[in-house]
Amino acid sequence: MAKGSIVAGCLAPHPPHLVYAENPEQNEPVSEGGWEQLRWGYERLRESLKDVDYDVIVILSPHWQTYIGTHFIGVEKCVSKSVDPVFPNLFRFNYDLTIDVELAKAIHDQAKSEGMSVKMMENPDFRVDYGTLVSCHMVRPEWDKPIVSISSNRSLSYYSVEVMQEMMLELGRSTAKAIEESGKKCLLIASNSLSHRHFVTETNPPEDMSKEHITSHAMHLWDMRMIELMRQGKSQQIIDEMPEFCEQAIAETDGGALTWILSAMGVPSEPAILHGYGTIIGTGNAIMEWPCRTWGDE
Ligand code: 2X7
Ligand code: FE2
Repeated sequence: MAKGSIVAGCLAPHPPHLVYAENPEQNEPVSEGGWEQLRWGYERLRESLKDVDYDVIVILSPHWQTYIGTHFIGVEKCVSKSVDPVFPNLFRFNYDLTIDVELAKAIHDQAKSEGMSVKMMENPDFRVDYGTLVSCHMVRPEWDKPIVSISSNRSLSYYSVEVMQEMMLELGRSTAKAIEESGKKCLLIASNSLSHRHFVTETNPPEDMSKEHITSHAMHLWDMRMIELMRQGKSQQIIDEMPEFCEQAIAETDGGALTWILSAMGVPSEPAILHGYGTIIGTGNAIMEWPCRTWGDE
């Protein structure tokens, strides 16, 4: 069997506003658009992946929060409605998706053998979190690929960014090893915003773009710094600066997704492609792609 591989890693933020603005048939609320800069960025990412052959999407979302270990959905069919608890006016999404339980279990088993606390989530009534749904929908709206859904262990809440990162670095290595042994071609998604300080009131209508901007200059500077590091292939520096970034920008990287994906890709020194940047209710969001399929073996 040929070795499995990561065809690309993506940073793919998940504010529900993006799905709301797209007006897909699965979502109940109807909008007049909005957040076009980011939605055009997702268009460019989809275009870049259009001819890429892959079997499965592997995604880690900060909105599936687990406090004892990292969990993996272990139920093959997930069909239900997801309502965003903070934005029920924007996101009431009917989903019907397939989980690659075999690959999920393989990553679980590999991480367990490395001493991590892990669990297969086997509740058939489990509601898939909106972060996973929004990022998957924006990257691949056809919903024709199975996914592996990984929870965000909130080790930062109990311990520190440093502990969170140690765990995500191991989870990334375990993910890469399990993928290689599976023989599958995988697209990896880190589902998170960058700076995450948001406004506490909503405009009317929510898609009024005359009110949309970053919450502060400091948040802007942090977002630009992180994007530049990604574009320059400085993954190790991102990991090194993560404690300050999480603390000062209240960054959603606190859920571990970005560290996990960087580790799974081998902490790359190859540059990431910026497909788009924009703010959503004041938070900073970048759509990035690491095109691993083009890097070769040497
Ligand atoms: O989950 C989110 C987010 N990360 C950023 C902005 C707005 C809503 O939801
Ligand atoms: Fe979020």
